[in-house]
Amino acid sequence: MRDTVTGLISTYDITGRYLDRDAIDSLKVYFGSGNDRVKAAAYISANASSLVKATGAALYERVPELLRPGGNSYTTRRYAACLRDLDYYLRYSSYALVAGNCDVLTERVLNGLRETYNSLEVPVGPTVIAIQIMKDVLKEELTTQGIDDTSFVDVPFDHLTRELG
Ligand code: CYC
Repeated sequence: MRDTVTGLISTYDITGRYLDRDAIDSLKVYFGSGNDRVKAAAYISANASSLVKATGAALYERVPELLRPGGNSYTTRRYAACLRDLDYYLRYSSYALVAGNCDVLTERVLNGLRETYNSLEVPVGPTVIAIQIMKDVLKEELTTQGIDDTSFVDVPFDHLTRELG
């Protein structure tokens, strides 16, 4: 698991270099958005269940067949598994937001996930849609919390959808 700072340090240390202008620029961007990253993580922690619920509601409105017999969210067991997965995506994304690095997602969430989904016939397309919805719901909420530039929020969610899709 890495963050922006440890990632940069290990890259430069391997080649025995001082931090150059590129490194300093990335550090400035990271620390410049630091306060907003912490605010975003605090917002997620305090509102996780409503963010997950809103995401689920929008997903099932958009792909209602998931809830019908034969759909992958049919029966409360699968419905609950889906909401739990959404909660995993949200929680790990909040870690990645604070770290400014997506390694935690690769290591803890994505590793073997596609194979698991394939073997259980969990459809990847609607999962990707759900993650995009979650990103949009969260960004909307963070804007109302006074975070003007929410572009840093895209990174972990886009990483999940890119790697899963
Ligand atoms: C199942 N989701 C699973 C399973 C795993 C994960 C391992 C199989 C074991 C189980 O049922 O608990 C995912 N586990 C994770 C992740 C982590 C982990 C990400 C990292 C921390 O430890 N079905 C839908 C929707 C979608 C969905 C499109 C939600 C967006 O219709 C999810 N995942 C879903 C469902 C199951 C599942 C329904 C149960 C499938 C089954 O047993 O038939």
